Amino acid sequence: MSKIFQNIITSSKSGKKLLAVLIDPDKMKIESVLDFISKVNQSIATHIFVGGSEVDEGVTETLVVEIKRHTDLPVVLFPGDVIQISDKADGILFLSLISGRNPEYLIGKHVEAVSKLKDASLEVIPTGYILIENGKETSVQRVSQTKPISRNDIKTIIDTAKAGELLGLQLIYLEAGSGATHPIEPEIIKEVKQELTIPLIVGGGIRSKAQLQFAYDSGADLVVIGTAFEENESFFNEIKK
Ligand code: 1GP
Repeated sequence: MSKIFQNIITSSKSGKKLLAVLIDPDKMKIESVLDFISKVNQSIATHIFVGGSEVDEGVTETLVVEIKRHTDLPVVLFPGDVIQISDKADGILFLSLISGRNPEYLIGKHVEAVSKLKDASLEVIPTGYILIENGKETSVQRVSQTKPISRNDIKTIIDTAKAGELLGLQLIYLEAGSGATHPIEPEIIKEVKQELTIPLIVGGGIRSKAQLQFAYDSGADLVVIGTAFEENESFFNEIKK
């Protein structure tokens, strides 16, 4: 079954833009889920991503179960580590941090994950994850011990994305980092999108409807927003259905 991926492909081809609300299990209290998810349900969000850089064992699964009680949107794991894998979700972005050169995040964690994934009914979506510097150190950078690609080095960003596609990855995710000062520049999104035949995800530092629209207009098929909702839930009012 590849329902989630097929839906992203179909949307990408028809120009329907997608939005994932990212929930960090480390920051979301179980008792707040109902209220938060009802706002997600009334918004234009099409997906819920769940994941964080540092999350204790079991926390993600408890959160996913609670989220799924209140929504029909697909819940997709965006895990910072193997312990965040839970077969209670619908799918998982199987991330390879291709901007970095740390073998653990290119293949090591993936090997560790297999025993959890092979008996699970999770849809596994191979995703090339590209971290781009935005002026401050991100938690991905700190945890993975990798360097992001300079935002001025557009050629390396494009070539990295294309290499991911040529390796058979199904999605490319351009990441400025959670709470980034600047989202990924429209120029970068545009140039990467032109090179790819697979769908493009963009996230990090998007805090307004205008920035969301810029990302879509530049070629993002799916945008991920987390911090803006964590900091100010009234942002949901700007993106109501
Ligand atoms: C982080 O791309 C996501 O991994 C979303 O970033 O929290 O800045 O929205 P924000």
